[in-house]
Amino acid sequence: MVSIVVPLLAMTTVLQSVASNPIYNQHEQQVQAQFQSQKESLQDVWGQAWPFQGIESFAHLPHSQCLLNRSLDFDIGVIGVPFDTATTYRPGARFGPSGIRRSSQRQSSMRGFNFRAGINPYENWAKVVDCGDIPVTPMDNGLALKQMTAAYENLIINRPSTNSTNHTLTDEQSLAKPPRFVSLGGDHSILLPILRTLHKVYGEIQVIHFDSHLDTWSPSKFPSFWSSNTSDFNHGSMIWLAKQEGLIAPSGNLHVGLRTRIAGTDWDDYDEDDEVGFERIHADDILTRGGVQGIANHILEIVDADKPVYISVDIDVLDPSSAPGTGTMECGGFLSRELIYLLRKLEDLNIVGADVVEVSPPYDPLEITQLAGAQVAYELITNMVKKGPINDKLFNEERLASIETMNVKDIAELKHPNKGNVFKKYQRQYGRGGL
Ligand SMILES: [Mn+2]
Repeated sequence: MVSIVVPLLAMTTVLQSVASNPIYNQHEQQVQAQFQSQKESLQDVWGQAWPFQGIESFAHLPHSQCLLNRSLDFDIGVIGVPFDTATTYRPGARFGPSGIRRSSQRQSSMRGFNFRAGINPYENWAKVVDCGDIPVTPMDNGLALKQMTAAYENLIINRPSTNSTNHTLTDEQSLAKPPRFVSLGGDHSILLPILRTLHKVYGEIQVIHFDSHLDTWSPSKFPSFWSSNTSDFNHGSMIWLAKQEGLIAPSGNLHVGLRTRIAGTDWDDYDEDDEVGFERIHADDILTRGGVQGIANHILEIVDADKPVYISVDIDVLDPSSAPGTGTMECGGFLSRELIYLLRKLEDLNIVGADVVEVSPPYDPLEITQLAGAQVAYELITNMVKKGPINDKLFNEERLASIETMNVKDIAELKHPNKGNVFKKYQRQYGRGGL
């Protein structure tokens, strides 16, 4: 008992002596004044947080479910696509968006100046927001493709960016200057619904594809007697499918960082890749073509800087030492430093959309891969902001005005006839967590 009482008495004495200390009193008065002052807003008092605090939106950006919030306008949206059931080896990229968001927490508008680019992309002309995730099913890839296509249409088409207020078109025509998205995958198959939507807005798209793999394989290349239309859609064939759908430009496309083994005993995979219309830069080219700057120069020779470009970054373009958390690792890839350097060199291109995909946190408890993913997203956003608002010449206004997106009625027809009622019943009873 004595041993407890004595320290308590001692502590009381210490507190009394602190309270009577004039410096302490002065500090306390300052704190009180902060709360009482008319000048200080709640934002001033409580608006700052340390990187490890708060809800984990990407880079602490303002966040909203953009699919639900149609009135929200913005210039660049970060959108999660937690879909990984079109993988051919290790799944897990459905946790990519949440992992990347977590590892983006040391990014913020306050500490966001990109020293390589000379701008802070979060404190510039563009309104950048975190749009949440597309709620895509893990049960049915055919339905998932429809959901993702409908979601991107609803996100991009008929939604003006903030910059449209300066546009010469009337309000009714303010379809112009659609917002741009940096998508967080998800497996690489999400590229197909993205290109479908961008093609409607911009026409044929040049694709710069950072990947250790081709992803231009026709579905017939996969080692199974059994197939269906749904199984044709996977993370190794989506660029081949995009070509069949006429979404990709006839030239100006290239793979960067290739090093996968190819099928059979000859160059058939590469011949097929030629038909899809891609140039190939291998990971080894960094050793023989003038280093990373030589590769950057080569990319810029191939891509037409006046036409729309999409940048797709499969995180497996990095060496497994830089990105172990991915589905199909290949030895001998770039360091993250080299990938960042290459992305920085693409800032003069007309980037109409971008992604970082195949980040699979379950295989990387040290979070190295998702950290690289967050940095890639930051560099892609930086590029879009540094280049400025979308050039009007990149899209045809008549074409834009004629685009019809999937409306709510079309989407409702995708629903199972009985499912809606059952879901609503459970939702009423248990809320969203009921199912
Ligand atoms: Mn890929």
